[in-house]
Amino acid sequence: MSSSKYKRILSFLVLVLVLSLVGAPLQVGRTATEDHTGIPSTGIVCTTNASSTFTLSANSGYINMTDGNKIFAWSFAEGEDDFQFPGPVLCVNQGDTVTVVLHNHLPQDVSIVFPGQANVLANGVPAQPQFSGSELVSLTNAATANGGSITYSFIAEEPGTFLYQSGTNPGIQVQMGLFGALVVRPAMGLNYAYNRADSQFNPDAEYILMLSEIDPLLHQAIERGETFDLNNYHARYFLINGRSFPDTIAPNGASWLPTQPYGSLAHIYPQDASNPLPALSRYIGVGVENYPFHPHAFNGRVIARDGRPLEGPAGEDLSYEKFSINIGPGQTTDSLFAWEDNYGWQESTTPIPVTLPNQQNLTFGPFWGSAYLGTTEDLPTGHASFNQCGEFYHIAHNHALQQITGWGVVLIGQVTFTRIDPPLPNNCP
Ligand SMILES: [Cu+2]
Repeated sequence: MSSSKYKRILSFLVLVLVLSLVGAPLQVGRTATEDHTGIPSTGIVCTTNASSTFTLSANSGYINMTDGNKIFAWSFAEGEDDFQFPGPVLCVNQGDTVTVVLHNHLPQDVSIVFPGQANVLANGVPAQPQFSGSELVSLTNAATANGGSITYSFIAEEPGTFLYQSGTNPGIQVQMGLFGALVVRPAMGLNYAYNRADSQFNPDAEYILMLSEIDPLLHQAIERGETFDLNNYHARYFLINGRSFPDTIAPNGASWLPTQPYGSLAHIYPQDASNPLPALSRYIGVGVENYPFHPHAFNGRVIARDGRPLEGPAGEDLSYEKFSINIGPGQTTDSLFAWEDNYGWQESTTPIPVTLPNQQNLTFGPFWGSAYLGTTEDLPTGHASFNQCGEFYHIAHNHALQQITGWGVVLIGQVTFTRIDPPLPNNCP
């Protein structure tokens, strides 16, 4: 962002944060409980099991936007669990035979396509596009409306980040929320993104960012049983993992977001000898436009797209650093990132030799600690802080700035944060 835009947007951000936090205290770093007992407060939440057999039910429910709006949506839930948005993150191992049993409770036929997976079977025979006469009605075999079931299976031959989504009336159904992520772990090991030594990452710092959008009038029409003319499509909300900012930085399983279990706050440590491995971000574009995502602090290193590592015919590393990582519709992109304390500024040894500018311009809303990692300072009079232990926060956001809005409200769209804690041992909770 340019600094003038920053100033304008930051003043909104402070307001948005303060307003939203008054009613719902943020509990960054809290271990989430709810019905997701045991899940980490940040990072990827894998749904996994030994047989890689998953039951997904397609049903309807409501999700909350941070402007107070409640949106009717469709989504996949695990088994007959309560509605959740988006669908569960299915994690499997390369070579697994993956089985997905779909139960459809929605009033339209629903199917699932698995882009990037070959030889998908539907009820044991090759999955096929479905026609009514000469008209294509579904990209694959579907579970019939109001109670139908179908079983898909395939061998997860390639490791990587993939999407699964409805293949039936996808212009409506994917928009309504029928999508989720599929992560295939490589044979090389759980802490590699691909079968490449240079794709190793810190398994405690693995993140998924499903970028999607919502046209509330489309959702309202479907809720009322009306048709919706996609020529009138106009997205108003832009979400990360089904949430809008600042809920994006709330913990996984936050109690006030019962149908939106996945946060996207990255929580990392400086990269140094004690923490040599980078974090991994798995981006997935589920909207209809490009989302140029900017991780801030440092460039991301793009290592894969659409579940394929960026490498030449002889395995040459073709990864590249990117300031703003463009995530296209239906695309997945894997990016390694790290935060290095390059200057090691400390108050005692390397004081910043200038008068600090307006302190509120140095940080984001109430996440103010000090100019030095690991140090907290007295706050300007009248200011409160959510900073806990001298950690730093960097914004990470979609650089198409109209997509960091929510129905006109600035900074409730595709915005999240990276939290950098001081190196261990530290006093952080
Ligand atoms: Cu930016």
